[in-house]
Amino acid sequence: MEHMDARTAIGLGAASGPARIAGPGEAIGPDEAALAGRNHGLPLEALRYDITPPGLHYVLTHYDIPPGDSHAWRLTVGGLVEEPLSLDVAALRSFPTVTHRVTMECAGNGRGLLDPRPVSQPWLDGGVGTADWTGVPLHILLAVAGVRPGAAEVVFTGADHGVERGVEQDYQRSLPMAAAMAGDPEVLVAYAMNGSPLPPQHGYPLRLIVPGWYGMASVKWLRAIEVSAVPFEGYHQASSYVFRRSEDDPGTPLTRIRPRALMVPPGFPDFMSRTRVVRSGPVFLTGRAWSGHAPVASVEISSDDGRTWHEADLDAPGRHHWAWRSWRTVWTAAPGLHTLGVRATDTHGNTQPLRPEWNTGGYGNNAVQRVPVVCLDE
Ligand SMILES: Nc1nc2c(c(=O)[nH]1)N[C@H]1C(S)=C(S)[C@@H](COP(=O)(O)O)O[C@H]1N2
Ligand SMILES: [Mo]
Repeated sequence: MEHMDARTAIGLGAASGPARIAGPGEAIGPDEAALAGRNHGLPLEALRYDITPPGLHYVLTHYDIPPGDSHAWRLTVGGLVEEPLSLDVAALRSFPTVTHRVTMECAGNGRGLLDPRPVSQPWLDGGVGTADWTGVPLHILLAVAGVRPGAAEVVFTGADHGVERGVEQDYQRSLPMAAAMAGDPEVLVAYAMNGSPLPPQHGYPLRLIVPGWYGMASVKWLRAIEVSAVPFEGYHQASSYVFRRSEDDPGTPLTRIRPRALMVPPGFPDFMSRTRVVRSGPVFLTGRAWSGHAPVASVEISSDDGRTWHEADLDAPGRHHWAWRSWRTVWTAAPGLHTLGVRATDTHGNTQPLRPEWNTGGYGNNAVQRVPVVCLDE
């Protein structure tokens, strides 16, 4: 291939807009299957654990998992600061540390259920997980470096690198100063997940954790923190992760996680369709509910595809504001075919729609989960 054609093959230099939209009835192709294999979801039966066991937490990595040598790793804090820092992992761990239990969800969770489907990681509903993250509060590092007047944002850079929609780039995101300094609970530079060093796929040796925000804000393989006087306009900030109803909609950046409830699929599955099979009589239903806006206020269950609802029992709020809570109820199953649904509402009145809000990137689809169940008569 001649030089110009080679660049064109990956669209390099011809920055393009939002994701391609699949044609009517277009099946998932090898490109999406490759992404889905690399970026796995939470098997929904793992909703039963308070903390998602290692390997069952969802993973979303845009490019490659970079090599991470915790001895050679440096995290720099620079830009608009009095005293730039360059910390190795041991130096970072010498600061005061905290542990926060946080439910993280990919902003694209539910994308694969949209019709038509934006072509990208085709999540159904498993792009979520909960972990105990241990690290140094970001505001401590910023205080040590000394933020200078005029600071507007903090930009975070990961060590991974790739091409996306024609732009060669590092994975980078920013937070407004107020969000970066927030203290309830704090944004963390984390070095441990569930009490062990971060696994490679979750950011080893260091990552950001932004409680309550969709996952894209929690930059993995964190190597640089830069205080900036101007808003960051990088690809993952300004082009991607923006909720747009059409290509010419300026859109709204994705920030906090919309409310969602999911159930541990009841009974047992049919291998291919995943339809659930239960026997008639009382069926115990349980699952988790979360929102990044405000605590969950209620969880409701429907067994008639969203026509009628009744309230489930919800765990008392714990001390972890941004971690999922468990809920439970009993459903009396009668022989036949049913569609179960579950929806969460938070104390700000945010709730889940029955049908998704379509948008070009396939973000924030928190439509009610639909669980087809066959009830056998014996
Ligand atoms: N450096 C880097 N950080 C990243 C990403 C990435 O591709 N590179 N993906 C982001 C996205 S879109 C999500 S949803 C979360 C996923 O975190 P997890 O894989 O630990 O679940 O990481 C975020 N941080
Ligand atoms: Mo994501």
